[in-house]
Amino acid sequence: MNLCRFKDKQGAIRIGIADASAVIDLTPAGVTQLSSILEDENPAARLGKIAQDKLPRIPLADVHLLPPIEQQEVWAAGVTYLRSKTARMEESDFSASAYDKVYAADRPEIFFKSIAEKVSGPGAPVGIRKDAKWNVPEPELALVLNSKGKIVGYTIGNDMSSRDIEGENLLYLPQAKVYKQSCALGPWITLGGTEEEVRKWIIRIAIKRDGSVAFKGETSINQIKRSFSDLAGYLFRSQDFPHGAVLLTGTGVVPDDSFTLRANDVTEIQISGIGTLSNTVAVV
Ligand code: DO4
Ligand code: MG
Repeated sequence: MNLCRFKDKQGAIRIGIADASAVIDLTPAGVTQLSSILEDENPAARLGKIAQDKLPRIPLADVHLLPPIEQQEVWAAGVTYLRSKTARMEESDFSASAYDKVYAADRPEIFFKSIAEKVSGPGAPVGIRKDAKWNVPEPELALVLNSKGKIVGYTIGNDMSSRDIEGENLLYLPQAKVYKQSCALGPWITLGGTEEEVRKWIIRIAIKRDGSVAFKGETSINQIKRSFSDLAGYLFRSQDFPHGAVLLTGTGVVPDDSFTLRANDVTEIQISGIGTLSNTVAVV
């Protein structure tokens, strides 16, 4: 079941259940916040019960999907796939051993990515920095965690990154990763799903340029080296998240070193169990 935030034709922000063709508006059932579902003991069961009521069904074409996040902080894990480790060791002699070590270490790399209000939703622009020369999208499975640290759902994340800035010096990582429109989430939160089920999903990216595909790639979620509970457990160590949190789980698809994004490219990230997140690239 897919939980979404959307704007209706009058511009009101609402919560809904999305399927391939429509959104069921949950406002008449008293659901006005994602958090009221995500904090429930059993979000999917609660929604299942609500969905039996007679609720308005709005065609998907008539709604504007918003990022499926309210007040949660967005964090990201890195170097969780072998492909990510290799790519980063190639991009930087200077920092190669750090990537090598963190891939093997017990403690994962976890970094702060975004506050909720800065996240781009479906169809919104994603940014490439104007002071960077080598920019890529990072297609990632995102864990949606409630305030107790429980994984209650999944969404698609794009951890936009400037590889030249990151490669120059590891201490520049926050500038390579955190800037205007550097994080996209959506199109909705797919509730439930055990880790075993989710590990069967495939993540794909296609980057469209002038009507053609400039890059495409895919990997299996099962290539993530660490368990979801391990990643979530580290995030919640010595931290409180009263509104819950979203944790990107790292990228396993990295374009060749000759590839960099350009303005107006369209990034289409698909995760087989969730849907597709599309964004257009803008220079920021
Ligand atoms: O340390 C670099 C960032 C790694 C990352 O974002 C990833 O592997 O997805
Ligand atoms: Mg990443």
